[in-house]
Amino acid sequence: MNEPHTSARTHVTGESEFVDDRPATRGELFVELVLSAHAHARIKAIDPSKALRHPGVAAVFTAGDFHSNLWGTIFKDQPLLAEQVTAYHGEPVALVAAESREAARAGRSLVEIDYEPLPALLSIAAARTANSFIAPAREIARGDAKVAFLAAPRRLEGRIVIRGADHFYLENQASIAYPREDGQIEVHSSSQHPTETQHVVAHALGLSYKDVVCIVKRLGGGFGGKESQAAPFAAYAALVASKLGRPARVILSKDDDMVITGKRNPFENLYKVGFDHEGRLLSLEVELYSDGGAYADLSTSIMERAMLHCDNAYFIPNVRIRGQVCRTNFHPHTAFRGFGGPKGVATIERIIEEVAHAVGRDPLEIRKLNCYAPEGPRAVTPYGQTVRNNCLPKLLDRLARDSDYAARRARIRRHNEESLSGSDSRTLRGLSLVPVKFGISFTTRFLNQANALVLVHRDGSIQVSTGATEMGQGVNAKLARLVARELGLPRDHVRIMPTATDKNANTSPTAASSGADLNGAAAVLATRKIKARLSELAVSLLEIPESRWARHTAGLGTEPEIQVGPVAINEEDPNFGADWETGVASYHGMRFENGSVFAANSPKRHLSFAALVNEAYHHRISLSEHAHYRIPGLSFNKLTGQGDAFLYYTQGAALSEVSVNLDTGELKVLCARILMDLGRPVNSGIDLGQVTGAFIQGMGWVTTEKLHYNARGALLSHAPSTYKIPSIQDTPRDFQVELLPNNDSRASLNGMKAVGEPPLLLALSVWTAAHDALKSLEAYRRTYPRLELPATQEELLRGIFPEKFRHWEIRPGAGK
Ligand code: MTE
Ligand code: QUE
Ligand code: MOS
Repeated sequence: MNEPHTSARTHVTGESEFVDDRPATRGELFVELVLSAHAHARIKAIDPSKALRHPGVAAVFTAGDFHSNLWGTIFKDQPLLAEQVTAYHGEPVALVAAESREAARAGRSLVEIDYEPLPALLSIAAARTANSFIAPAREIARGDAKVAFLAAPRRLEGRIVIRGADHFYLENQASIAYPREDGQIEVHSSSQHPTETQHVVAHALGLSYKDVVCIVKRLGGGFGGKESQAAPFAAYAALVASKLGRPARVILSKDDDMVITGKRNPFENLYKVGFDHEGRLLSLEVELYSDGGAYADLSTSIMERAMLHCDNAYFIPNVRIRGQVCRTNFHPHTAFRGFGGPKGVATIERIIEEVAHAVGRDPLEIRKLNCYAPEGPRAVTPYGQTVRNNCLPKLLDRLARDSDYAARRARIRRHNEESLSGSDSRTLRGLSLVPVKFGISFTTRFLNQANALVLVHRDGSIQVSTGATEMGQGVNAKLARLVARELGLPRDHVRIMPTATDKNANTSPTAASSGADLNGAAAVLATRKIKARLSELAVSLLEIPESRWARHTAGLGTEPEIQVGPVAINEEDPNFGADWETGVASYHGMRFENGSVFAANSPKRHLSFAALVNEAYHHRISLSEHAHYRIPGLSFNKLTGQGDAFLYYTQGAALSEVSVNLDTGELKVLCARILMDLGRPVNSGIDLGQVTGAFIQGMGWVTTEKLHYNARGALLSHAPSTYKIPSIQDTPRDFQVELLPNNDSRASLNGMKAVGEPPLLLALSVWTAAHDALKSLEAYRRTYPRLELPATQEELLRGIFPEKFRHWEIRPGAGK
């Protein structure tokens, strides 16, 4: 199935409505934020009087105006507006509401704040020295890594520096709140987590949840950045709406958004690895330190996922992984596509590369040597989960073969020898093939649930509402197809409705790549409950002449009403008893195909779906259903660090070939080849788009996207002019994505696999390929070129000329 995105047409015509496209309503106010000018300071006084005198300014609000000023997804440690102390540069301190955006902007520059600066923690190192941590350290261990390290024939120790990245969604944080009668609030938000947004607004205003409705039509990109962090902006809009009784609009500029909101967590990890002379891993000790920023946000869960991905595709017998989140004075860092996964995988992939360099073998051989086995003890992760439906060895072999790895390797060696022997070529080439295994499920068990509401209308068209938010990833296309397929209808008979907390309550964020899995399962369950009733009715209808159908006789009272019984659906079966090949369920021997309903054993007699639905109504049979779905079998225990953390793994591999300019450090990705196992896709076109987009987004993280802060902790790179995301020019000229056929995936609905985040990690092959290029240099005959992540042009130049740049340090916090 390869259908267009549900918004394909309206995105192109410009009809698609985002939050800021909502027409202004009468009396609506614009809200701008007053931001902290210090990374850490006592707020001695806030004087709004000048701002209030500015024409058009309606009000200025501060922390004390909230019923409750504290919020936070996991720990409630973050103020909506800084109160007494500000903990990061750019933290919102006050709100200015005005008749126009211009007046609000003028007003915010007139709010006077008196600060008393305090010492700030502006690096992971500083936080560690000061013992400034968010939550205690966590550990996952198997065997005895210390003893195995000391006993290993070969040993290696190192440190890896991984920096943050901005989400750079095209639609910035956006919320509009409307005051409704009797104290209710309706808030439209660009949020991945409407339920949390509803709750944060309710707490902020002292309302009960029933009096707050959060509605999310779509997001112009989220990427994790609107999972927790959309909520405060909704609370700002709601505060103004509730205090002034007027609608209020909060739409951030890109600069404000980048300064205020948190990024991908930076990490600085220490590792010790023991291995044998062939390069087989024997022990791994890793200490992960992340920069959580000023508040907890999701950083502890991100750290947990990083710890759970330090193995990536490799079996390591003795492991000790320790993780600790540092509290600094930066914006609170948050979810970003891959969550902690990319940071764990970057660490082990750096280690694999170093081990290969140390034993003088091709890294691909080391990857194959250490790859998880199809079964047995070498298929078990450090947290005790067995890797089932393991495609990793196949992915490595196939991709190496299909991309001519060996021939490329030989060609690159010749090219680099020529470049270094004084030929005209001033580039080095590098090659890397990296596998990725990404665990699918929230590692916090209670989040692995979803609910859906399916309404069948009397013309046979259908509305579906779930907790999933559409952020461009195509979850609506998948949900619509799943429901349409079940009922044998064209997809355009199904409309996926805006996500709203008055239709689906207690929802999880659309995150962890599980939006389509979780909400798809709930929507299909609800659909099947209706389908089972319709099937039973159809059996009866096909036996009586149409003249006696209720549509003709209803109201006359001449015909008895047909009643249908309840259905039992086995919810523990990942496919709820449906056929794996067709993906659909069948009840009472009835089939739903091409808009018709018929008995499988007598397809000639059939009735239309619309007629069946209309009959069902006249027989007073319910045409709507609500269903709840929960992922079975998750047993991960956070305290012991053991158990099944994931329902299954999405797996893939990427080959990248890069060229590095020896004079400028400029990097080009010449070729990228991706092979992914996505099980049995619902929409392979959407999935290919996700793989391509995620890979390019990941390329930005590992190459060009660098956040620069000054020594006072202020973000300097807060616009596209200073923050370089990949453009079409940066995408590989030779770029091929292929899906590995896999009909053996049996873990989730119809064998589909989550796609959203995993392919971002494949871009690490670009980062390792850049190292591979530098390995040809004389300087790295013995040592390994330990580049930071991202390997920016400057970082590559430093790698090319280690001597020249030895005393020249570029790091956040250095310089003015
Ligand atoms: N794709 C687009 N176009 N825009 C996005 O914001 N977010 C990613 C991914 N793909 C994102 C995207 C992230 S971080 C996640 S977790 C998943 O989509 C969420 O959607 P899903 O669970 O429906 O795959
Ligand atoms: C992956 C994720 C999330 C996660 C765990 C993952 C995520 C998320 C949470 C989370 C954890 C604790 C909470 C909460 C949310 O965990 O997105 O509300 O109390 O929000 O492995 O993507
Ligand atoms: Mo995605 S980082 O789980 O929103």
